[in-house]
Amino acid sequence: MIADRYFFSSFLLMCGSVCVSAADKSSTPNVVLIYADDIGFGDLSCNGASTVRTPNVERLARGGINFTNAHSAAATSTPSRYAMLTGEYAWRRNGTGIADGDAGMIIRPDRFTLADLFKNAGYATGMVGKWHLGLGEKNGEQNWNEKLVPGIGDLGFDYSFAMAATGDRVPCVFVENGNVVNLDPADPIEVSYQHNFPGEPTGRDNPELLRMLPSHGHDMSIVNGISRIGYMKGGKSALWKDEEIALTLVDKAVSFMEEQKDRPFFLYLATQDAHVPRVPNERFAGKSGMGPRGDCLLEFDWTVGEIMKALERLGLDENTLIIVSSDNGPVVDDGYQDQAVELLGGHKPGGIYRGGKYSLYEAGTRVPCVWNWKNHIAPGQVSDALVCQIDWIASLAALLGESLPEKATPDGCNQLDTWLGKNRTDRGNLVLQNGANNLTLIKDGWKYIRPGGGAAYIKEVGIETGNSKNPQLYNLRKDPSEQYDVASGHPEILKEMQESLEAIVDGRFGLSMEE
Ligand code: NG6
Ligand code: CA
Repeated sequence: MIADRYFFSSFLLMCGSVCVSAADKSSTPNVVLIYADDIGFGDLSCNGASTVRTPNVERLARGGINFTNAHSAAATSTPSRYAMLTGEYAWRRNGTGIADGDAGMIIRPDRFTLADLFKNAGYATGMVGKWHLGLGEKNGEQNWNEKLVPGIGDLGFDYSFAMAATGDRVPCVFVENGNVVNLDPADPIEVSYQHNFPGEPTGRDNPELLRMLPSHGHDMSIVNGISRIGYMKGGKSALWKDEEIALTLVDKAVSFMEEQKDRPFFLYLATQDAHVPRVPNERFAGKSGMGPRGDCLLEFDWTVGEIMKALERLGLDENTLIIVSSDNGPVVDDGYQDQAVELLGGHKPGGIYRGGKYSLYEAGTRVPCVWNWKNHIAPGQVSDALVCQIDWIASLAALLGESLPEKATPDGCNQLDTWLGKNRTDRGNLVLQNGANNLTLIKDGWKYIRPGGGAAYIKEVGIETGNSKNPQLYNLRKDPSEQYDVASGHPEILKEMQESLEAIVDGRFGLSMEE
């Protein structure tokens, strides 16, 4: 039965084999993956934003290929990153929902990751920025004053400089190669997601200490005048300054590239922009006219520009593949009163697409995605091929001519030619998940949303989730904004989509069922 399912599901996948053919070994570009947080399809000027301009991403898009139907694998961070780094749909695993700041490491060290791919190919590998996939052995049992083991270094990254979770979750410190940066041993860090520490103020009890008020949640420990999710104590000298995060990350990313310039490198630069709390550096504050959220979009674009400049300065711009994308769709009010709603004006963070972060509708996962590689990707391309970040391992393995271990990237497929703009072939099918772990299947231009629990609308964030007790069917080719549920008019397509989705959910694509 399992074998049958495996065969059936693989057949359904129709997206090519993950066994890669040997590529020219001389094609070993540096790869810099710049991964934004909560930046939506419509947030960038390469996708039509006009209130805010993002010229650096625009330059990359013009010089390479801009994907207009590219998806993160999920509509929130942790499962998206999990899928991107492992090539496995996160909904196959428990414990891959939005992680607390004291989550244990979610991807176990024996798993094959995107970083392992590059490491095996002889690359130097670095991770800088938002991690959000847990650190240390077990939830809540880390000692933040010692080296955190296992860590990012156990997943194929030679170097890491990470925010453990998100900007709005404690601990608000950077962790470099497993150790908290600038920690004073006389002022140890304590973290809890269960209880506050005696005598420590919170946003809930001490709003007078806040410089930005929460709109929902975010009322626990106060760091830099901003209350967060979770409680922490101590580590004063190690606390990050929110307005300097982007600068620090750029600095670490550029240093990594400088140090590794004589050998091929893979850099995963995961920005905090434009996640909450949105605290842009003074050089961007007030510059967008849209408040901190717009300013953070400018800061993100500046980050991209700094990386481009550094590559040029190091003489590496000819031989570097730059990828820019985002972990999930946009949200305007994500829990702080930062004027994002009031100053939004006519800006459409999700473009023409319905929903947003947390949603199964298109804006939840249809994210900006640009590939730029001078002399290898023809410039000026726009691709509407259906593609997903979950395929980066298999596709980049093909690029590097690396073969993959048997259990690697169980849900990924090699779409290298599509990513390089040589064709516009859609992924055979794609399963996406939202914040409630409900699923949708996209296939042949149709989108089926499986019935599931949870609110249809999250009023705090103003987003439709796609959750419904009834099956939904949309014709994405005719109706990309998902205005018309045509489930009742197309029972045969609905049935086929339902069967396909269940087959994919049941199949393991090469992973044994025990795992
Ligand atoms: C939610 C947070 C939101 C954000 C999100 C994770 C509240 C009320 N909301 O639970 O602010 O942190 O988690 O975002 O706490 S993500 O982009 O990292 O997935
Ligand atoms: Ca995110």
